[in-house]
Amino acid sequence: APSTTESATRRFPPGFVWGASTAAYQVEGAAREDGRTPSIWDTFSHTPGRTLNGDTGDVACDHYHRYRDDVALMSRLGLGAYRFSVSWSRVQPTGRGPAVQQGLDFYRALTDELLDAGITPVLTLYHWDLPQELEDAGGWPARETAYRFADYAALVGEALGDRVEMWTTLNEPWCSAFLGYGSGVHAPGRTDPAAALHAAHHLNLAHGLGVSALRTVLPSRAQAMVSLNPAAVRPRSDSEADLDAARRIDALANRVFTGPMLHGRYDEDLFADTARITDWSCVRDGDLELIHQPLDALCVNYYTPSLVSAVDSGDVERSDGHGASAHSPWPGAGRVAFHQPPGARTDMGWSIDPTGLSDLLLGFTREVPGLPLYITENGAACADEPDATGRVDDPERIAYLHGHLAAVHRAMAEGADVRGYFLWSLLDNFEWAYGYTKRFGAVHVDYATQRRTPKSSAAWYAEVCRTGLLPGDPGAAG
Ligand code: PNW
Repeated sequence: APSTTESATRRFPPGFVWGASTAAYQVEGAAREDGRTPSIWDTFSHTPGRTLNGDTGDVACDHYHRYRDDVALMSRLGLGAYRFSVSWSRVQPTGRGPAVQQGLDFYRALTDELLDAGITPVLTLYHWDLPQELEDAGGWPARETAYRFADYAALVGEALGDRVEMWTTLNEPWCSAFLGYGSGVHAPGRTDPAAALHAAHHLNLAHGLGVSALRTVLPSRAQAMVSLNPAAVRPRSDSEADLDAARRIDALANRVFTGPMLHGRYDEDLFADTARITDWSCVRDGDLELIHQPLDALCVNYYTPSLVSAVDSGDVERSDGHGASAHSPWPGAGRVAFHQPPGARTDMGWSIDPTGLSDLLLGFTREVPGLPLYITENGAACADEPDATGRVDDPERIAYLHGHLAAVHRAMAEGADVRGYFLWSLLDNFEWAYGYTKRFGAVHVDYATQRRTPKSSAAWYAEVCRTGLLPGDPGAAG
């Protein structure tokens, strides 16, 4: 039975931002309208064998045409903020040069609609959909792409800086670099360890140049941030071998980004671990200063912890394909096994453990005292379908959200300066390589009709947003 303190209602501070997130390619559809050109995700999803069932984002949630209804839905859910991303090739089709006005007009109309509804827009510049033309010119392993990103950031900043105050540069550069160019399970589907490491550096550079570009075009009240997916790494034992495996994953999941972005350095152990793959000559004089820009907050996306050990016989690779095997997303990590801790998992097969989130928030607070933090993604995939009466009941999602919000509250009580929380996701949507088979939404989408049905978690979350209170019992808000 839970203790009294565990079952007590928790209060979040006034002004705490309650939101939900989506990303352009996962919800917009309208892939070939109004001048939009293919991104690497269009190319990848249209390549046979890359996504489950050959699913693509061609139509997705048709949000491009339904954004007014979707904002009305957000309004009914009482969201204080909405995090979305801009499709680069919708506003700058070749990845260079002038903007397409229709593309910018869509985001102007969306943000106007949000502001009219009293919902704060939170804009992500890059959620994985690189214009294909830039990939053809070398993609993220090419240094030039970072400069193209800075120009794109300035272009969007100029167009929307009068109405958007919260900006993030990149979403989860780890996925872009290591799933895109290392394991190849994400676009552009390359499997080249050196390319993946060079991509990581150029994503860092893009972030730094992008923040600088935003600062020159945005009003001073605007906030510039980045969303990372830091790994909450746990060694399976305290043996020297397992501790070292955890150190290597921490270097490649976390410090390769937080080192330059937060401290202006790459750690020597990262260079040493990867020395056989690259000499890191892609890091030029002055790059670390360019990357190390003051940030208004750090944004954390969290789903599940990473339990690792040094490989010995009998170990199993992680079922999600992220083990350090054939085409590894961990170049230079050597032999590391990822384990499924016992206990409940989501429909992704990801184990449920909110302590990973509180550990990350407190870890960043120790690393950079006073650093404001947001959780820009957290949520669960569940196999949700409407019942005979049309209701979608998702008690597992409510329990997941409850547990993780309790962990956020605990971290705040211990000193973490957390300013807001964004549920992933507002809507069921295109879940990348899993296509439409995984449902993360608080709102169910019937893709045949585009009908939206708020799940029971939506009503539960609406009550948390409205009151700023997390009920003691996961089943009951308010
Ligand atoms: C994040 N991994 O993706 C993304 O930011 C979202 O677009 C996505 O829908 C959400 O989480 C749920 O997956 C990730 O395999 C995808 O380590 C894969 C991994 C991590 C994050």
